[in-house]
Amino acid sequence: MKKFTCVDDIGPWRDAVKEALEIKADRFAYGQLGRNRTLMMIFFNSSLRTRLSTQKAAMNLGMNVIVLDVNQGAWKLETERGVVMDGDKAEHLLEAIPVMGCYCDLIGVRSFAGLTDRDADYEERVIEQFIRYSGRPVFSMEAATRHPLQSFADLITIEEYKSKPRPKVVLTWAPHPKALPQAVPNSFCEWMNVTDYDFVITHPHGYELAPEFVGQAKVEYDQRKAFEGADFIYAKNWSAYSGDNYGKILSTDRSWTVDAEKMALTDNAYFMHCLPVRRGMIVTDDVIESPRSIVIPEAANREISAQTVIKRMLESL
Ligand code: AN0
Ligand code: CP
Repeated sequence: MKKFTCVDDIGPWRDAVKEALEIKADRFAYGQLGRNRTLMMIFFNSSLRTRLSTQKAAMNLGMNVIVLDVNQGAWKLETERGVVMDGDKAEHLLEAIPVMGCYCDLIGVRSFAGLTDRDADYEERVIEQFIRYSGRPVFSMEAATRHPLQSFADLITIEEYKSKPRPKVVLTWAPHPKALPQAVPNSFCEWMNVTDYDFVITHPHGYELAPEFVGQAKVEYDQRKAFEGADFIYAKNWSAYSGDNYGKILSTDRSWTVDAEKMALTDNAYFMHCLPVRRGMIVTDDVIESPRSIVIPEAANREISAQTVIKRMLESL
């Protein structure tokens, strides 16, 4: 595997989940594979889970790990070509990327959407430049439009917890005080759409996701109707995608918060969220603390999805 940015890069999803569950059963079985190999993790944005789980996954494979927080201690990076660099940015990404590539064997990148220029975000300019200019295999640790390590962990989690072959999985928008990217819901849709699950998306009018991510999924604007008979509720906030509203907050309507009364409409569904989550906005305390909340095992599977991807990349070096 030379890159991992979207669902297509993982190949047949059942094989990927099988491999992930084998790794989970014996996570130190390939402890020599990454010997004398170095992973560089580059963060343009904050992280708790991705940072820790990806580093742990690489260590399970015997790798050395270098972590760079671009905004803390590195030179400020210019990302656009053709600008006169007379401002506060001391270095261009076009030098920084190949230099970083010199010091490692694999690169993980986190670079969120800016949420101002939709075309720039959806062209994935930052991670695409890493793929082009680093000379190394590159994986996404959440880019502008997708968060594939999260979605892969979500898929593994659903496969572990499902009690019917084709569970009903519902992605629900929920309110949040800050504008968030569409990366997590886009990616979740993309991964759910390759399965044979009954997949439903629910959100207020105006929060339609990009058609290429929605695909054949059912969109139901009535959240309660969407929840009926669900086996998994996957909550997430995102900002608007459509037209002039790109990156904007159109609603903070707390009638969309996932609470116990709404969960009662489901078929005793499990509650999922990628975390970090704002209690009282996205979900109530009682739902996230309930025995049907699987947010912690879901986060634990981030180590497994990362290890599966890094293992495949090491195998193809
Ligand atoms: C980020 C997002 O919504 O994309 C990261 C989630 C994994 N969330 C926040 O910034 C709160
Ligand atoms: N879910 C997730 O990616 O969390 P972090 O932003 O903390 O890495």
